[in-house]
Amino acid sequence: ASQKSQKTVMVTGASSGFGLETARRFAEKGHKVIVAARRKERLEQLKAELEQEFGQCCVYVLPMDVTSEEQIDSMIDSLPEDFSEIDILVNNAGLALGLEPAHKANLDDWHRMVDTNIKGLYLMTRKLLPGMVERKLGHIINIGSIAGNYAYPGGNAYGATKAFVKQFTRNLRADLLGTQVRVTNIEPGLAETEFSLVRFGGDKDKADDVYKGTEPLTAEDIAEAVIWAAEQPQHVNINSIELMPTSQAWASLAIDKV
Ligand code: NDP
Ligand code: 8X3
Repeated sequence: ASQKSQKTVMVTGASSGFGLETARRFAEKGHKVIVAARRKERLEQLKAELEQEFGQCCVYVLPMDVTSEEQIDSMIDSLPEDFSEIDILVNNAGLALGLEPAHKANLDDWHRMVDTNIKGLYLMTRKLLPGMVERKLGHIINIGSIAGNYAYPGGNAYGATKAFVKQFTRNLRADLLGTQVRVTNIEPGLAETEFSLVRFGGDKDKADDVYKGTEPLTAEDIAEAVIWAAEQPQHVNINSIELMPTSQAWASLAIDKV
């Protein structure tokens, strides 16, 4: 089974950014792709585009909020037989909200980041893992972040959700030893998508400023890393890939001087 060439891939957060480009790349390679997100119209549009470009049959639209256990259960249980045996889950749906220091941050923003980036990711994983283990074939590809590796001012709860993703990935590897199911964490740095627009509540000028004067990563760059990890031979597990734009690096530690 590990040699089958057409895989069924589920990508969460496929209505924008990394998820959309990842879905495109898997469809381009002839795989069956389930595109999931809340904005159904965008997914329908993506399906039409991809099927026109790469042929009919291969894209299935799954409108879904990953924070809802009920929706995950009912939508995944309702998948047509053709799409029901998922080989690759790309846990990409996620968001950052705000860049305020912890003592000023909006608590609702923290709740939403935890519900989406942590809970959404483990609910999806827990739902799809048993089938993967049973079929002895599967790959969970999580989208973490450099924010889970390094602290920065205003990163507070967002970075902590991505640190969860990192350790959850490693712990899954530990649990799945002997099952043939692979797990990978992709840890991108600065990348231009709708990420900052969402982070700053739709303020386009503020979002554009984040990328102005620099050359950030693109959604295509991240999709490429996902595909590369997925295409390794079955005996190779890519534990993590951390990638940054050449124009990003670390700064020195901060010191408060009076
Ligand atoms: P975008 O805002 O462009 O895309 C985010 C996607 O997540 C959208 O498709 C959105 O779809 C989906 N999403 C958000 N909430 C939910 C939900 N509750 N249920 C289902 N889908 C949801 O941002 P990116 O492509 O940049 O972000 C993708 C991932 O990459 C995130 O996990 C992010 O944290 C991470 N990341 C981003 C970096 C960057 O600099 N851009 C760097 C490192 C990591 P919809 O609104 O239709 O539901
Ligand atoms: C997104 C990257 O540095 O804006 O995860 O947190 S950063």
